[in-house]
Amino acid sequence: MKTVITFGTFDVFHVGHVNLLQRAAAFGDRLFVGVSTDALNFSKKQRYPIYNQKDRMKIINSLRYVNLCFEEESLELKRHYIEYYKADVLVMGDDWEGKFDEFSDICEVKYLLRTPSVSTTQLIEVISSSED
Ligand code: C2G
Repeated sequence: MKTVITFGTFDVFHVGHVNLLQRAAAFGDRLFVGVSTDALNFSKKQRYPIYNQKDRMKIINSLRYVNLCFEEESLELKRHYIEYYKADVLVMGDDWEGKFDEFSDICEVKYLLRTPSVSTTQLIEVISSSED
């Protein structure tokens, strides 16, 4: 049984997220997803996600590619999560290229191409400008 793990915020869920999760799942038999908490987002970006973590987890949990979803409470806990969930492969989008190579001693590390022309930040901008 090969376990794949990935991490993300998945705020304002969109097709770029689906593409990433679908391709990640194809690298193994089951996919575990660490969803970053609201507090972790606030500490990184000084703002909370649009969707709270309970709703973001509910969306991720409802996907057929995803077998388990857990809260990612700190960026520094990646090694712990990989070991705890006995992950064989860590998958991240290529915006993180090279950032997680240090974990190649305990699992395979793969970076996938991001889906072009879609992002949560851009969606927030489009929605907020259409409200003016
Ligand atoms: N993604 C993608 N294509 C897009 C947008 C996002 O492939 N157009 C991928 C990202 O590369 C990432 C995943 O979807 O692998 C989730 O994206 P974000 O929610 O932006 O995740 P992020 O806030 O970068 O993760 O430990 C990492 C943290 O949890 C933060």
